[in-house]
Amino acid sequence: MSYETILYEKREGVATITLNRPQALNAFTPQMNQELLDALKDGNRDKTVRCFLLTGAGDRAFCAGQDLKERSPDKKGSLGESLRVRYNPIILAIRRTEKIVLCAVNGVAAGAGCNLTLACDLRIASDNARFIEAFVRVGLGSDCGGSYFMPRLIGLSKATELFLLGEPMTAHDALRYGLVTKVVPGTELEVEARTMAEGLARGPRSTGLIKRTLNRSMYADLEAHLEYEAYIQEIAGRSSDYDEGVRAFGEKRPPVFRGE
Ligand code: T3D
Repeated sequence: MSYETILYEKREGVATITLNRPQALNAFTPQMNQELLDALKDGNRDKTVRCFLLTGAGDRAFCAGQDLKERSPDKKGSLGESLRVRYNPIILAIRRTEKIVLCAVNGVAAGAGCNLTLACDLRIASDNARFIEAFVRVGLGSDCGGSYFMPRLIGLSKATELFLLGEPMTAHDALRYGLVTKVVPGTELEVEARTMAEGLARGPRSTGLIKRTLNRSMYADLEAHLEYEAYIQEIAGRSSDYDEGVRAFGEKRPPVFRGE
C-alpha cells in the first residue's frame, strides 16, 4: 500500500505510523484519516506486529486536529457525519486492537490531535509537547472520545478546566497528572519511544489480554459515547459561533462569540 499523508514502517515487531503533513502541523484531511485507518487495520492483521508507535513528523506538532483551512462556513458539511465516517473508526480501531498503541507526542497536540493521543494505551512526550482541548476556541464541543478519555485519565476537575478554558497543558503538567509516562528532550524522543515500543513488542500474549480487561473496566460504552459526541458536535457545528471561530482562526484574530 502506498501512502501520501502518513509514513508507515514495520520493523522488529513495531508498526510505526507518522502523521506526515508538517507544513500544516500534521492536521487531518480526509485522506490522512483514511490512511491512518488503513495502516491501523494493516498492522492489526499482521501477526509480526505486536505494537504500534504513533507519532508526528517534525518537531513542532504531533497533530493540530482537523485541518481548519478546509472548513469555510459554506463548505463545512456535517460535523457529525465527519466524525462518524472519518474519526470515530480510528478511535475504535486503536481501542479494539489487542496490540499496544504507544503515542510519541513530539509537539503540540490540539483538538482531535489531542484526543487521538488519549485513545492510545501509553504516551511518551517531548519536553515541548502541549495538549490542547482546542474545541472551545472555535466554538465546538469535544469529539474523538476526548470527553470520555480525559476525565478517566486525569479526573473530572482538571478535564473540565482543559475543555472549558482551552488552555494548553504542558508536557511536565501532563506527567504530573499521569497523562504521559515519560517526558524526554525532543532530540531523544525517537530513540526513547522506539526502545519502549520494542520492549512492548517483546511482551507476552497477555499484554493484549490486559488491554482487553482494561477496556472492559473503563471503556465499555465507548462506542455509544462517540456517537453522542458526534450528535453534540453536529449541533455545535451548525452554530454561527463555530463559523465565527473558524473565520477568526483563518484571520489570526480572537473570535467574537455571541452564544448562538
Ligand atoms: O470534520 C470536523 O471538522 C470534525 C472534527 C473536528 C475535530 C477538531 O480537531 S476541531 C479543532 C481543530 N483544531 C484547532 O482548533 C487547533 C487550531 N490550531 C491552533 O490552535 C494552533 O495553531 C496550535 C495551538 C495548534 C499551534 O499554535 P502555534 O502558535 O504553535 O502555531 P500557529 O502559528 O498557530 O500555526 C502554524 C501554522 O499551522 C499556521 O499556518 P501559517 O500561518 O504558517 O500558514 C496555522 O494556520 C497552521 N495550522 C495550525 N493548526 C491548523 C493549521 N492549519 C489548518 N488546520 C489546523 N488545525
